Amino acid sequence: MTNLKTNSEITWCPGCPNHMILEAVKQTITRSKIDQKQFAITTDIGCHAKMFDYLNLSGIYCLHGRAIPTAIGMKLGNPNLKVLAFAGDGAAYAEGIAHFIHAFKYNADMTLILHDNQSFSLTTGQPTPTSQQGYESKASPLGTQDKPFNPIKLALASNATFIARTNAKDIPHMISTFSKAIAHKGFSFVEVIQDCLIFNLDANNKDKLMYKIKDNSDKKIAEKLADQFNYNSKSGKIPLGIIYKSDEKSLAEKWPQLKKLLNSKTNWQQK
Ligand SMILES: Cc1ncc(C[n+]2csc(CCOP(=O)(O)OP(=O)(O)O)c2C)c(N)n1
Ligand code: SF4
Repeated sequence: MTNLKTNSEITWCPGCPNHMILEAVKQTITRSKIDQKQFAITTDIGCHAKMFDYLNLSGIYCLHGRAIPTAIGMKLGNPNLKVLAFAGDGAAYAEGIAHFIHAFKYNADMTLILHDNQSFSLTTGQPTPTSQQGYESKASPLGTQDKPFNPIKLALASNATFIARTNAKDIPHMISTFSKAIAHKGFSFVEVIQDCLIFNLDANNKDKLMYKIKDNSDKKIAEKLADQFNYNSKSGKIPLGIIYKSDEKSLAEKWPQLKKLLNSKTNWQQK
């Protein structure tokens, strides 16, 4: 029986949408009917990274910016594992940006769940690459001068095989999106729009702009969908769902050594 609960005290702020992401991940894993021992996780550093303490799954709590390469390392060791990496927008789009880009190229069969609150929240709200222009914080008292960048467009330009976006306030939509991401053969990137209730409040409550799309496999349509939200404004539209999906060889399918491991049993399975 799946038992994902741990005894760790949950220290997120009351009402933080991270609570809902945790619930959606638990329900996704339970509904998948995959043995929980088949899963392994990595988390980055930040509020989102506390997922590590609250999920009864094997894994590695990584250095800031390193949840993705560590997860790819797990896939090299055992390509049969269902690996989930959890990262924040600060972690993956700033410290770990090189890993984010290259992960699409390797196409390891794993899922990145990216909690985007447009802020480095654990360290009290410094601006990240997706913070809106003009964001005033203790670290940017005159307001951020730079425009945010668009990670969905970057993922498309990096040959991503699965890009999705969901909303941390919508548990059923998260479960359906995470389930499709886990089922995808390759690197699946799911951006979760996650309000932070303490820092960068201006970026919150974008729900009115959100709408749900049908799963899309057309690159030109994906580019248009990516352009609809620039992380900067409260206008425009925010598409939720599978923005792009294509079938390419995964990392393990590309390398004979890994291919061989794909069908072999791991040590704990043989016991
Ligand atoms: C290399 C490195 N740089 C900076 C830090 C300090 N640090 C720890 S958590 C954090 C903020 C994390 O922000 P984000 O990844 O967006 O996650 P959130 O807290 O918003 O969930 C920072 C800057 C660190 N631990 N290591
Ligand atoms: S600071 Fe923000 S992201 Fe962190 S737990 Fe509190 S509400 Fe959540």
